[in-house]
Amino acid sequence: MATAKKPETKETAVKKSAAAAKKATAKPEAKAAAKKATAKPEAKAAAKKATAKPEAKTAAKKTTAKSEAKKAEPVKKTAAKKAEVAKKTAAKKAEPAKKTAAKSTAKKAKSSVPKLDFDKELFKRSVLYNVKTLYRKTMEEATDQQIFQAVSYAIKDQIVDHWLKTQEAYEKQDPKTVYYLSMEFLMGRALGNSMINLTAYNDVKDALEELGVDINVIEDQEPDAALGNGGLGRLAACFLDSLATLGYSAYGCGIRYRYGMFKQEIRDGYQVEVPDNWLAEGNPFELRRPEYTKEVRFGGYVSCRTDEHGRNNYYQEGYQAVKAVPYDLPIVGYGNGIVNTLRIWDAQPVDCFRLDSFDKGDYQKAVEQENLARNIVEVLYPNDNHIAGKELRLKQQYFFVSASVQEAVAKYMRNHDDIKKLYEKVTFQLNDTHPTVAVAELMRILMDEHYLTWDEAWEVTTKTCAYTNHTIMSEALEKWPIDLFSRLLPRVYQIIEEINRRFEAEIRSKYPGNEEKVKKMAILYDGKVKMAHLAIAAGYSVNGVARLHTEILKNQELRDFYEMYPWKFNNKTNGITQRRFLLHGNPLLADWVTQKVGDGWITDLPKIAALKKYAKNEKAQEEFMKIKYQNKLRLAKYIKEHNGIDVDPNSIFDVQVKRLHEYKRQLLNILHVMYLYNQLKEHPTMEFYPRTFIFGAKAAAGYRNAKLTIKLINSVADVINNDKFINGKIKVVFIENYCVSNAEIIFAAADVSEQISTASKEASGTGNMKFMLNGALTLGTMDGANVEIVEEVGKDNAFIFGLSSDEVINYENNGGYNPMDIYKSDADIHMVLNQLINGTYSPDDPERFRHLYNSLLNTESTSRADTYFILKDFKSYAEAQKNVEKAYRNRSKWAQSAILNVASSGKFTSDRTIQEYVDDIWHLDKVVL
Ligand code: NBG
Repeated sequence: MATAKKPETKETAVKKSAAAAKKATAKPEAKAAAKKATAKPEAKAAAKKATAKPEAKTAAKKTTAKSEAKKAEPVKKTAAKKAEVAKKTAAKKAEPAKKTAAKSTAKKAKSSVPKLDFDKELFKRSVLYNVKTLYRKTMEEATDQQIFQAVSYAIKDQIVDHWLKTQEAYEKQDPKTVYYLSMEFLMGRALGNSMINLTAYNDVKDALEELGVDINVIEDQEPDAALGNGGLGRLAACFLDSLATLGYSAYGCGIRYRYGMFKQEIRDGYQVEVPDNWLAEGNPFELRRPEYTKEVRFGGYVSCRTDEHGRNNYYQEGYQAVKAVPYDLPIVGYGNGIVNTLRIWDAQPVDCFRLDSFDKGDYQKAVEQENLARNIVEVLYPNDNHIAGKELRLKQQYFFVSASVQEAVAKYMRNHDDIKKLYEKVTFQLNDTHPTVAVAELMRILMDEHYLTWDEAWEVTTKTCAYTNHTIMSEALEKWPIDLFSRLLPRVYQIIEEINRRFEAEIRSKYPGNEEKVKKMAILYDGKVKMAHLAIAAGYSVNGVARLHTEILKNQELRDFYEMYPWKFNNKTNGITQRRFLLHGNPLLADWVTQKVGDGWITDLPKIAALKKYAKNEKAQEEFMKIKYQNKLRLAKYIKEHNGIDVDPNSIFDVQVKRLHEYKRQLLNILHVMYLYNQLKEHPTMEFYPRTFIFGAKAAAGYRNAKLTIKLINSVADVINNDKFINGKIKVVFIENYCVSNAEIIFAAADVSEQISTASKEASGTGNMKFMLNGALTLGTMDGANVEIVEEVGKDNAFIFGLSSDEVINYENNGGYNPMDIYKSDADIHMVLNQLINGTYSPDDPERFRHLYNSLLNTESTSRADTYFILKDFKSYAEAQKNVEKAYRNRSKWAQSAILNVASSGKFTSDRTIQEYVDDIWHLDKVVL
């Protein structure tokens, strides 16, 4: 428990501050060296001596004396600061659910997970020193943000030592490396996660407490690294965590967007997008690596020259270039000392912009190059499962892919001499089609820069690249107009033309006379470059992300490709890291699990199955429910602070948090809330268990129906939350700015996990797994990974409803569903839909929700009314919701199911997923330190 600063502690801290200040030299360059030196025993002794030195004491006294000079400005701040810390600490005490529990987890005598050394005193000195040298301040004067920076640099110091050792081990052992190429890495905050994985969370917490600082306040200073939209980007982040924890050599390769995912503000019920300037205060964890700068070329033309050996060599000329400068972020493995790297590329102009030396033509070119560099990494496209098709997006893709592939090849060639064996040491995983241009870029590098023949280059490429498909949504499948593509990437396009020519020949030889097949499967067709086809033709592996999804790929979406290359297809059901989503996000539950079954689950989640024997134990059930209650209090407090809404922690917390998309059917959820409200108004005395419906979702800025759904949710919330008549039985809350950091709080507090996508549309879902791990019961369709969740936990411990994927696909292919029939025949649905257009929730503008109404009943706005079968599934959803209520009334039974959910979540760790990628696709070598 955090405590306010005690006078003795403070004095010690001040002394140490002086000592550290004394010891370390004043020069910034010397800082790191000085701190490293302190790690050695001799240096530690020296540091102690320094503390005892008279000058240091004087310095300390001076500070103390200054503090006592009550009129001085800093003192006021000190007092204010102390009061603030005390206040925050008191508040924390009153609201006990925050991150306290991991403590006993770590202190357990019989721990089966490793613990790294952590020098608490060194860390404290390092923090004080950083506050001083970075800000010329004392702890008392520093702001929370400044202390966050100081703490982060101190943690980074510790990480860097492990980072160096890991690199050394990699150099020596020369393991095969996976390069995970991804437009998105939704990392969230780094500090908390790094402390957890350094197994130092509690040491740091104690150290900070001794410095008078509350660790939670400090963690809250860090902006999320929101370099991703949703599940796809978060999956990449979980994978990096698992790769490091399992001891595999891996690079995440992406873009250092200057603006990450927009911040969402809700104004008057509408989403407003606010730029996310996440680098405004600087990023203490990143390391700029200008020595690995690469040049990336756009545009121009290709010329061919024959060399003295009679070989045709191709050159891109008249191009524009940008410099790709990498920034490295450390990815700390759990307790094993491994630190991998997330390498994100920044863009810079090739030539410094020198006015004097340019004639008019060059001036123009210089400005263009400067602009290209500035624009290219400016912003993450805020689309999920949808492709914008913008030229800049293609530039982004080629930019980071080219730089990453160039560096991977260069790194390989630093220690090997045979480029033809690249695939023995390097593999590229293409995270969706976004980085597929890697295939052609690798061909280009192998042929144009390493002089391999086509066949040699093709053999290397097809043994090096593998592709993951993350969606069957057609609007997300990337197809680039050929004119745009060939203008921007002339040489790469030439190579793709040749790949296509050979691929078509292969299809023709396999299916003679079947020109339909050729058309359907070609990479270049109808003026488009089809990236998925390119990825499959050139990749050695194609995987889906849940069993059902992979089956749909094989039998529907990619059937022709599966027929041609059955051996390439495989399934890798997604997973999540339990270290962020339980150990860090839900310390109370983490601690409880550890008390019951030991801490092996932290690195071996299936061990959590041992909890099953407690599911029927009444005492355990009560303990579980109390923890859930504490977590609900924590979320209630967050909601009060952020939304100003009071919610009842005794009500059922029914949660749907994920990107806003029609296929995810937030609309079904809110229509059902409207229906329940109608019921309550009509039958005021009916049995009803109080329920809090919690939503959190960002909508792509240009996605009209998604944004309108947010407005609808907020409008319904306004009406229902303020209706005294229903006595608070229903509350509706839309949590602003859903992101990784508040997600951790939300999952921990959920009773019900809404996973209600139209069957067949959600490739996997990963939120479903995070809820399960935190003991929420799934209310969902048989879609994505829900299928496997239910398989693990049993149908009795989930609420399943709705059409099956086969039924959906059947309606889609053969018709036979008319939502108007349901509208006409079902009075409840009729009423709810009419309320969309009669002003019940928009008295100032009854037409406001007309588009939503139309999307369900008219073909005006979509090709087929109710594309996502909302009305079709409505009754069965309402029925399942009734069952939820019934089940919740039996507290003991509910607790049993919730515990069984936690206990059955073992399969859904990303450690398992990564091990499967390693065994079946990447074949990496395990590294030991
Ligand atoms: C998303 C799917 C999710 C899936 C994640 C991670 C895209 C293109 N796809 O269902 O919609 O869980 O990928 O695989 O963002």
